[in-house]
Amino acid sequence: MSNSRLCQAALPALPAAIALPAYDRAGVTPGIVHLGVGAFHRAHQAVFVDDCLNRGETGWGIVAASLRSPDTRDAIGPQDNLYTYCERDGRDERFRVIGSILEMLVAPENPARLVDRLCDPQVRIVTLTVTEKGYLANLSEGTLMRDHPDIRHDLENPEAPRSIYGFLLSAVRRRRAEGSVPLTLLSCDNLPSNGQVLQTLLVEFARINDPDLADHVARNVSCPCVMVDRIVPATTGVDRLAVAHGLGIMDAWPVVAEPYFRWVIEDRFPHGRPQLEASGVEFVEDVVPYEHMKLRMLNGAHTAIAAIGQVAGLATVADVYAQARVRTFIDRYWREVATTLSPLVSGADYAAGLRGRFANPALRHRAVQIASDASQKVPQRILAPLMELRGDRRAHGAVMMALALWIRSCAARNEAGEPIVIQDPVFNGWAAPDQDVLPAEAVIERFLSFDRVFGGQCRAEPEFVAALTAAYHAIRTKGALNAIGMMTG
Ligand code: CS2
Repeated sequence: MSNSRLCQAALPALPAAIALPAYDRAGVTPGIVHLGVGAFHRAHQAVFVDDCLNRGETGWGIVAASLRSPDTRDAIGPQDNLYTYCERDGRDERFRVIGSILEMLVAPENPARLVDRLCDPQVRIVTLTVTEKGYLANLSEGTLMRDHPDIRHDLENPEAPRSIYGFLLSAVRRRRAEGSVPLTLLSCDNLPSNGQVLQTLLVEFARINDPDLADHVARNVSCPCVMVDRIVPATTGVDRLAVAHGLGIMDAWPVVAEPYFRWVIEDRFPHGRPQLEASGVEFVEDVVPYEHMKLRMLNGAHTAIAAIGQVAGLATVADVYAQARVRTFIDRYWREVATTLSPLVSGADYAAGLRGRFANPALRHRAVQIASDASQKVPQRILAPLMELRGDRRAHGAVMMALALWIRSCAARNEAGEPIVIQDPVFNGWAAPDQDVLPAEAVIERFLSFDRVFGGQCRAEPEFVAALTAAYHAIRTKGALNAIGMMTG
């Protein structure tokens, strides 16, 4: 392995097994701006756009912006924005160099440049992966956090935005004035009805200072809903070494993912889109059945598994899922949740695939990563199906247990007495780190009073409170694995 670094000039000397961009990158023009350039974007949307470029659709290059940290730009900028996509199924690994990102921006360094790129008349689509908390929303109500400092800042400083709303609205305003076609906005985050949520919140933001522009967004800015599915753990130092070994040169920030993917999109692109269907991307009229299936089955189980890992001191999804009691519990969880899904999708088939995906030992998907920002995830992943199941008087013991597991995972220490790392800024201050000195009833009461997560509804239902308290009490007295084992056994 040499010390040299991945870059355009290094491509011809890479081993023949490494797949490379088959197109002339200099001839590609930008058609997409992406906001939130994390590992997920680079292992999902950017790969399928790279396929389109390989097929000769040269008008869809990506300008990728980070809204916060310069880390990704600092890593792949010096590599001519090239990086390695590494696919692992547990037996083999395959490497491919992705060339679809033409330019990397760090929004806080130069907000005006990002607005300029968004206003490029060649650009027609903005994709977003800014995570749940990037929407600055009260998700249970679908309203903007109007008191959030970034929202307040963007209302007062429209020329130097910070939030997605500030950037998008500046671009919408200028594009309208310049006579460019309106952008199509594609939220690729794990939120139910993500496109609709984005449009509603953008309209709410616009309406505060510019009702006319708010009407323009509501009428002319298409925001298709999207379901995205691919497991992409954070890249580790060991991954970097494996990639360097495969390439023979260094890549400062490769991405690692499973082979499985799904991308289902509502086909509402009035101003054009790349022909992603040639890569297996599905275009449908209504994405809701697919997003419910994915959010409730995969993401709900992920959040439960992450909580078990945090509480029982098991590091990765595969470590937790290797426990027979967990597999039985998660099967029960899937059976319960599958009854809430549309007949257009098969929860049982999807669960069958998930069993293999969660067991993939090569991914090392860490519980602490999935547990981060859990207060922003639990409402759509666990609470929504739970409330539906209760309303319909259908079995929901495993889903209730998952909620109790999350609550236990917000304590200061795990079952071995080691500190639990909680990365959940919205929830800090509410979480009860001192759970072990409080009676179970008091812990549950404290959690249920957090309306941003629970919406005020649950604490008004004595049966709900009693069932949650019992599940939580079982975890605290018996331990997480025993509590779930006794449920199923
Ligand atoms: C995970 C997701 O971190 C998390 O919350 O549940 O990132 C999950 O891996 C993806 O949604 C899979 O598509």
